[in-house]
Amino acid sequence: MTSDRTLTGLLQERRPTDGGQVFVRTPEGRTWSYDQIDALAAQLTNVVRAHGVRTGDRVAVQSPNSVEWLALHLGLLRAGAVQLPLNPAYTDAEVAALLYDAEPTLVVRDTAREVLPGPWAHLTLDASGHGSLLDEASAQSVEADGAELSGDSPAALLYTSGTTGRPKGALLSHGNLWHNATTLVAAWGFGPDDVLLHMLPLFHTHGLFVATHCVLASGSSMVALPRFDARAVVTQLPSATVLMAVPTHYTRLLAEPDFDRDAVAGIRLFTSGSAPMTVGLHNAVTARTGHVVLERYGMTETAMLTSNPLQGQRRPGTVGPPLPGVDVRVVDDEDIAVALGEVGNVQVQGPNVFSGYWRRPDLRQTEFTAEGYFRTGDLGRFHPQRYLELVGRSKDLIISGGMNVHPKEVEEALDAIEGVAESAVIGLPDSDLGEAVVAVVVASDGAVLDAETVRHAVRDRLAGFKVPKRVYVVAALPRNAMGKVEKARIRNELSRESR
Ligand code: MLC
Ligand code: AMP
Repeated sequence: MTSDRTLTGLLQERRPTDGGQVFVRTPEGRTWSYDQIDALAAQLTNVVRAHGVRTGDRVAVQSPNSVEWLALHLGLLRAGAVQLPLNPAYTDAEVAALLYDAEPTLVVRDTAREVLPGPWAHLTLDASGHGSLLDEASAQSVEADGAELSGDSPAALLYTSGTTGRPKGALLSHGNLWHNATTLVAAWGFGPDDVLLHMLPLFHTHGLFVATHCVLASGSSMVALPRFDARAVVTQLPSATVLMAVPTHYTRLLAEPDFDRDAVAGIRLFTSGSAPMTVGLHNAVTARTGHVVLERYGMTETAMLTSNPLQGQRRPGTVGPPLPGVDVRVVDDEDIAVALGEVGNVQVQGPNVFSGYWRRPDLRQTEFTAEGYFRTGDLGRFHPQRYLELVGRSKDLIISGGMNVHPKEVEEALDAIEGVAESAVIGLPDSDLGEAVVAVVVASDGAVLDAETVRHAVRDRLAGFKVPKRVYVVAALPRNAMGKVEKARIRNELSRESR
């Protein structure tokens, strides 16, 4: 990795020559130019430095989407800090566990949230851009020197729960994000005239490193919605050229009668990712809008890996060929490449791939091969021209509306409820969310359980999107001769029941 491949360097280089150009507009018509956002970012760099943040220190941010959050993102990059974005849906207990692992110097949370006790400084930022962070920024200079950084400098720490239920932090470097941003801008043809309609959560790879960085690294603009709302998206579509979404967003847009050819007349590109998009959904969007959605594939640990082409054939049911510079292979359980068309484990390598999990060198041995390929946990096969089809996952993961839910984490929360002896959590097909979290629980001796009480109890422990949509109380979990719970059998039985 060459030392000049920093995200901060890239964004500086790609900044529009006219600093008065609009960077972001809200649906209410408020705008911030590149100059304005940079000035606020510099003030925020100065605030976080005043709170002791130095190059390489972690800063956790748990705040709803806002323009100020975007400025904070830039301010933290300039300070050389490692950002730890957190889903606002996380409970205090979920956040505390991550903070103790990440040991941030500063925690920025919504004004309404409690101050979590710990050795970190605490500032506030809410959805309307208010809080102590902004109060302090207004007293700061609009100039701030950038930290000395290289491509290897860490830029972000994103937690993904492991198969053990214990979260692990994927550490992404400036070089990883440099590669991702430059590759996507080129592959998807981003230019200064583009206007991205942004409605994705900023705490994920998709909203931050794909959507936001494509705008910043092409000197274009965005219309920023605070959250996804199908009506608001349809209203704003005529002023946009690109929409990035997860499949659930498209399902919900199709329920809007005005999501039609007129509404999308100015759109040049629809993308989808983070979860599988069925061929049926692809076709429904094409029938309604005349556009073939460009589906791509990525992960928190790797940023974007493959993409259907901007020019050339987009094949629904595939995630396209590997992006330039990204090495994707499909192998058997001995890590030997399988023949074209055969299903195997998807492994990846490249300048976009993270170097490892935060303070978990042990995982380097298990999650990477001896040659340095990262094991994605996805199963796939290559079609001619190296179009990749994802056929399933070897990892026990549910993707609900583009949000990852690790069954083990939900099972641990269920098992901790009084009266629950054991549980099994699975994903079942869902017309809105793609997959829905479903739990099967067994009552302890003498305990009486009902589904609603269980859902209610688990809600105090877990973010809402992880709470099972349905809970079944059963006499016993099916097990095989080895005593292992047979999730496939539960899945089959419940799928049959719901048909
Ligand atoms: C919200 N809820 C969900 C949910 N999101 N339940 C299951 N799955 C989800 N994804 C629940 C809430 O807990 C709440 O429950 C109820 O739905 C209403 O909450 P909401 O906040 O109003 O929900 P809504 O706005 O409808 O959110 C749905 C959604 C959102 C699909 C718009 O989940 C979303 O923006 N998803 C995109 C996620 C994303 O960007 N993923 C990228 C990951 S990066 P109750 O019971 O309290 O009513 C990645 C790499 C890559 O994967 O390749 O991109
Ligand atoms: P995350 O850990 O949230 O980054 O989720 C990454 C996972 O999302 C990948 O390992 C895939 O399982 C899944 N994913 C991302 N994009 C797609 C896609 N286009 N089709 C199917 N699965 C996808």
